[in-house]
Amino acid sequence: MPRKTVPDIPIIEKTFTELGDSTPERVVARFAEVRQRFDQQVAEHSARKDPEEWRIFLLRWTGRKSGVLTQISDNWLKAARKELKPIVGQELNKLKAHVEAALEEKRREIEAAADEAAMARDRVDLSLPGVQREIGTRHIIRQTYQELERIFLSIGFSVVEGPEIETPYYNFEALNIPEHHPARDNMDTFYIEGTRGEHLLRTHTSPMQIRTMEKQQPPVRIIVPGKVYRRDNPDSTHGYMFHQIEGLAVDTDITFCDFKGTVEYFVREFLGPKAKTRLRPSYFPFTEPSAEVDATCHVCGGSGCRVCKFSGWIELFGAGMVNPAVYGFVKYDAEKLSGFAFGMGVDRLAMMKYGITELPVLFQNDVRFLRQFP
Ligand code: 2NL
Repeated sequence: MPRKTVPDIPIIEKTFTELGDSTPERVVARFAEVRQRFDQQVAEHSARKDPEEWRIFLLRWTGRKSGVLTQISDNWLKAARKELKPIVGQELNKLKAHVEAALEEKRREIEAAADEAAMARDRVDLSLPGVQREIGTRHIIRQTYQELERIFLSIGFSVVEGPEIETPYYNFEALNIPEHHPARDNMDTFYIEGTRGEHLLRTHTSPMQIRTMEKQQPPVRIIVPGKVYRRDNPDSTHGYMFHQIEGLAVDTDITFCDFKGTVEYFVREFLGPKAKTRLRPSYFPFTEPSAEVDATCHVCGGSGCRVCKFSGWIELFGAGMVNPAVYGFVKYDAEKLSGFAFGMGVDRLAMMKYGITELPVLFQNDVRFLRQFP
């Protein structure tokens, strides 16, 4: 019984008996007719390129239930007389192969066209103006850090960083500050809860210098930037955190002259070639002798003004020759080695250099303040 009709190829609705075809030549000719229709329709589709029509076309030819190939199989092959069956089978296989190959090629063409269209759609037009993003500037503390690092890198120091949570050993003992030493009083501060006093926020970046000396033999020339924490009553010039940069140089032949020369070079680089340096005796448990480094006032040049409280001098940072006791903790030979160290408050240096009178503005991130330091 003939299947549902495919209107444009009426011959496939009939069997060969009904068509009156009884020779192999006639069979071959019938298949040629179908193939010609197919080729013609594929060509028409290539011209139109409508995806929905293409889908219907595919279904009409290869649909399982009532596609042309299925109909031929039913009406021509299954219903063929026994002696015609081999040639019908052969021709049907050839037709199937032809249809499949043509459809595959067409599928590739469609896909490539879709890819090309997508690429054309997504193409970036480099001639369009870019997105203007307002980028900020480096914070004045970061700028100051970079200036300090530039100066020390230029004379052979390397930058080392380390953890903000430390042990009392690295923060105090190894720096010659034993328990109950009065130097702990203004530092002994942020211990981490639940660690039974075994961890605290570092009060200076010196612990990282101890760790470096433990790992590395002299010569050592390092600076250690980072945040440090000390108990303090916050006001317009104090906070519980400040930014520090410490330096350390240790070798077999470092003298007080090297210390003084390095300090003077630094001050001139940081404040300008006219700045003079003065060392005042001081005390730190980890240096001996110790000094406060002053520079001629950058505002009045040393003649005296409100900024330097009419002394002509401004205190910059603390420093000194490394106390030999420290070498004992890192297993350095105190008989053969010597060196100097210093510790600077970066916030203080920035405030002084840029005339900032209030500490809190450094951390409030008010753009009206930040924009003053582009
Ligand atoms: C200050 C003074 C200073 C040091 C820090 C130091 C580190 C080692 C050995 C010896 Cl491992 N000294 N650091 C030395 C002198 C002064 O800091 O007022 N900082 C804010």
